[in-house]
Amino acid sequence: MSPLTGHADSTPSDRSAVLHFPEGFLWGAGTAAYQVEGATAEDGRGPSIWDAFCARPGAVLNGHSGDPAADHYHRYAEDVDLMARLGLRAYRFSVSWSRVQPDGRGPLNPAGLDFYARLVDALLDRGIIPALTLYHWDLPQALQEQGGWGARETAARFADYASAVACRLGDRVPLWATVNEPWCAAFLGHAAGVHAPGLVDPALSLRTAHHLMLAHGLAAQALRAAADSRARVSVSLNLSPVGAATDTTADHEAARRIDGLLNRMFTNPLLLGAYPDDVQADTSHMTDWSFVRPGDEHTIASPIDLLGVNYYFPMTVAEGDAALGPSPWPGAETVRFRVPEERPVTAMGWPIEPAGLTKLLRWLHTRYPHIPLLVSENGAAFEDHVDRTGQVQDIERVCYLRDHLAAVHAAITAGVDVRGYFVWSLLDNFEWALGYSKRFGITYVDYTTQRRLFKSSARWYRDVMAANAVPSC
Ligand code: IFM
Repeated sequence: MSPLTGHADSTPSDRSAVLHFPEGFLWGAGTAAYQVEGATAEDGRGPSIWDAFCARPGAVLNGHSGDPAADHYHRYAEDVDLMARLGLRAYRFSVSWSRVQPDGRGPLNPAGLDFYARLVDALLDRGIIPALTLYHWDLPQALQEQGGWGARETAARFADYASAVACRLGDRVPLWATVNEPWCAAFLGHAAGVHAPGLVDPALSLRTAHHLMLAHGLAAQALRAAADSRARVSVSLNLSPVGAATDTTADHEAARRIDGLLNRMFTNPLLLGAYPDDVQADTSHMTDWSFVRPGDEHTIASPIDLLGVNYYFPMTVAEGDAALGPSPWPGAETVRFRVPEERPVTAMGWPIEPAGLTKLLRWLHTRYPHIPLLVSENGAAFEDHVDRTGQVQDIERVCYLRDHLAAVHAAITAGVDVRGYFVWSLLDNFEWALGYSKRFGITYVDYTTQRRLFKSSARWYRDVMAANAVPSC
């Protein structure tokens, strides 16, 4: 059984110690194109599946959409100033595919590429490392109309797009990620139907997951060919330790299935060159996996330099008796997710469990010892508000970040090669199906005026980055 399927042990760090990070540790913060840019119909950008999904009545809370989000498309220079004031070493952002190639194939949109070139140059001028993600869920709608990620062809189109972006920016961007969180794109989008493109088809979701992974492998090869030889290539996965709610065989079996679909289904082909047998067996009643063609797993395992780890919470699962509706877990639809009663939760209802991050990093290191890790997302939504003194005193977020950084530190101390940490998120932004109702930023965004305001967590994080250390508290 995977050591990830067990209870996450609570090991709160000694808060009286200053935690020093290795020299050169990469401190950053992230955003994603559709969540912050706005300007969805400007300068030749084509529609993406998220524009189409947001237009569907009832799909997104309050009918919100990615317009205007944080208006980053127009305010990027101001935002780079904010980053410089924070002392950010790196900024993780994503490129909107339909902004640079409106139909997802064929002609490029020079104005779209110019935007990212301006952003990259502004970052470099301020000494901030651009960390570019090629795909954070916003497939060009034109490709969706030709089968989307269910079509194998889309993976080839993605490699062309990767090549085009690398031809323009490959001399200046040192850190690349191909795909962000393929689990979400595949299963929330094609099995549960709660993310774009809003489909409920479990068999399709598995094919989609494979095509996203194939797209990653092809894009990794395209980046090697087109970008500077010093460019580092990665992919970001949302991963979690999965524990059984009780010691019953049924709950342990549920944990194995969820661990397979969430973690090993992505890490195994990437780092071991093969999909896990148990995941294929668990889903064999819905697909024969013939979408995996000879050579595909080899392509997916194309060498990468870093694995991006997006961690928010561990999962505790129990077997149930029937599916409760569309599920993002093909072949494990009856599994129930529990939040242990004593655990505090974020505004998303996600349990706060920093020890889960240490556990996850250690598991990755044990199972795939040669790949350096980067925490490419970690953070939390809380009910932030501007108080009477004009401040956002998000002490819960400060504690969340402190404890999760301590968890990263514990993993490093245990010998895990973790190269950096990116807070999610630099700015409050569009939280997908939850619209603007959840704030993950360390910078508050007033969506009426677009005014930015550092929260207490931003000032705390600035001091951490400056000291390369987490202070005692
Ligand atoms: O906002 C998202 C991000 O786009 C992907 N990872 C999780 C974040 C919080 O839900």
